[in-house]
Amino acid sequence: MSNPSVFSAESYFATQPPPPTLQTDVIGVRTFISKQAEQGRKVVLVTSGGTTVPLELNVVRFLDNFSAGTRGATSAEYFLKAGYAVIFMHRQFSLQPFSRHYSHSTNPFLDFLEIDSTSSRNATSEINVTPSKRPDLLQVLTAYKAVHAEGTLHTLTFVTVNDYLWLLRAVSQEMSILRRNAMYYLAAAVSDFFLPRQKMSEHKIQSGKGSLHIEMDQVPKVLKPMVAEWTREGYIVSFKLETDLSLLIPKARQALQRYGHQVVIGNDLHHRKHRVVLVYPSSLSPTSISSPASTPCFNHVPLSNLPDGTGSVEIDGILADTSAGQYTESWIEIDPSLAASGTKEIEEDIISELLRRHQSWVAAAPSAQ
Ligand code: 9Z3
Repeated sequence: MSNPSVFSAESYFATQPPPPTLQTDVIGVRTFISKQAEQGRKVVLVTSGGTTVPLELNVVRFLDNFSAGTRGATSAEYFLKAGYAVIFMHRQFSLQPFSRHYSHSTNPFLDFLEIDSTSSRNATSEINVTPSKRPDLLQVLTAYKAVHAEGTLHTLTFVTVNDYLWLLRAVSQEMSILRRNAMYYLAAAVSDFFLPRQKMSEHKIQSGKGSLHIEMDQVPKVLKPMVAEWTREGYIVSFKLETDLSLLIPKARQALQRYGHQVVIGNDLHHRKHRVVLVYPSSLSPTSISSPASTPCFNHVPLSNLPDGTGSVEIDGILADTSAGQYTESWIEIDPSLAASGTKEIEEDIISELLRRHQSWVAAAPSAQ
């Protein structure tokens, strides 16, 4: 490495150790994919939750990325509902499909169980579900049991950004046999910085020396090899998270320009549950694909009070040509109060739109899949 702070994907994987469970994980994924391929199902990899960057080998402290895993867990349910098989690769202990509805912090399941003291059979009391909670629970439980019976959900966990990168590469390579029938939905919040193993302190960093100075290296931009080498024609959806709204569209366009994948979904931190923007290369614009039977809450023009990011823009010191004509933006917006109450989930509309576009991607394959 000439410049130790700039890792290419190649130099990263040559110098950073794989997680100990990688081989076992790959065998599980391979079995799952071949079963789904036999049954003719499309498969989506959903990544979800935030990665950590440990500061010590015997880890006491780490840097974390914000994400509860709501976007990933919710989206996975809508993909399953649409008949996709899902590889759900998530941060350990972050939200998961189905059980997310009964998260211990927002809706603890103990709160809707009741002890039936009238029943004293076998000297033990019976447990009942609070009647008002039954319809919702029954719906979630039915979908959960059906998915388990069909074997269409495969779960993998990561904690560190290193676990994430190794798993992402391995799973993408395994899925590449599905070619266009594979979708990659990268909703995990991935650290841009990491501490290479070679620079990590073995033991807990001591506090005696006053302030702490840590220089982190940049995580390699793996979308590039993912598109060019790992996935063979897969449909790749990445997410762009910003807190400065004016950067959302330019940064999404820049990512498409740099990596050549199919969609960037831009979301800003505070409005992510009710507003997102899907940015595509114009060659994959809605006019070139068939219309849906029913259109979700979906706008083909930017909302008037939002920046459109037209033209060239300097990002990270690089002048990116993000001319409007090369890209198409589609805003999806739902009523904030419905999103806040959980009555409507924006992921339903995001997935519906992506399914339509993935279908067109499959149909446009140069040869039969
Ligand atoms: C996202 O933007 C996700 O939508 C959120 C979901 C993390 C905001 P929650 O889990 O939040 O529902 O609480 N994910 C991608 C974030 C990210 O790290 N993007 C990188 C970037 O913005 C590109 S891979 O540069």
